[in-house]
Amino acid sequence: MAVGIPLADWLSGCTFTEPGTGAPKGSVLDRGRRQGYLRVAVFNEPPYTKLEVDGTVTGAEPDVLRAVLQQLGIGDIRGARIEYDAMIPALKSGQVDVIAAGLFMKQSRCAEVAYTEPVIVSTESFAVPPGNPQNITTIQVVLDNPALKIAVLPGGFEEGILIAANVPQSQRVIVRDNVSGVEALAAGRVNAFLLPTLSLRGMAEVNKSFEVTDPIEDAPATGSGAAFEKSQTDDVAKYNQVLAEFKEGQEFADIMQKWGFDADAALGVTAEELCKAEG
Ligand code: 6CS
Repeated sequence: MAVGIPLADWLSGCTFTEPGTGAPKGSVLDRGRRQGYLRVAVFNEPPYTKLEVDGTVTGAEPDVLRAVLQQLGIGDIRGARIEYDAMIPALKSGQVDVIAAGLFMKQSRCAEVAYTEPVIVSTESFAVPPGNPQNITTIQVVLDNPALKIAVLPGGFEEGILIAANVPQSQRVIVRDNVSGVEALAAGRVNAFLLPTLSLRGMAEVNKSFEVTDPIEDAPATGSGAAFEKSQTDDVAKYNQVLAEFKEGQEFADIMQKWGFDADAALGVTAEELCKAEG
């Protein structure tokens, strides 16, 4: 039983499920209006997502999700911290109602969920030792030097970048979370940690053991928006209608500026285009 959720809500949401999944049947927006909130998967990786100590969920993606859902009659969102590689299974099993985590669009993910139009288009960088002694600036540099070991999160977009570039498993080191990545770097277990540029820059503000490279030129653009269960196409269309107007307004610009993103980067880019990313 879903602990912490009123039985009536739990039963109302899980009376029937979508074929092949454990996700509650019926409109996710109607479910959100009934229960007054939606359960959202996040990782807690500022500036994309952040879980405050009191449990409040924030960050660029959840803040946009909350604002758009409020215009659709859903008062709030409740965060659930989930690993990136477990987010889609959690959505399909009904553990969460939506993903708003900066789960970057790529072919395999777009085949499994219903993404909204993008909110964020961002970049990837390497965390490297001060002075970047191995001059790790591109994926090609990693390919050209088999001795280089790169830390990545399990099932993350960055692991997919290395796999798509044919970087051998011997050069890919899986770390559980962002702190483990920079710890592996500081301990010399890896030569670099591959993660979104703004996530690394945020960590570098308080951790001086590493530097952050400029955005990696031969890494694909990283675009993300909220992701709903695959069958929720009607609700995603309704969400996109509100989102399109919201992205033109001041509140969206303020949210993006607060978290350090370029509000214009996502304008004119479509989920269809971002879903062409390999992996
Ligand atoms: O989409 C992903 O898998 C990646 N997204 C973010 C925001 N951080 C790392 C993760 O691998």
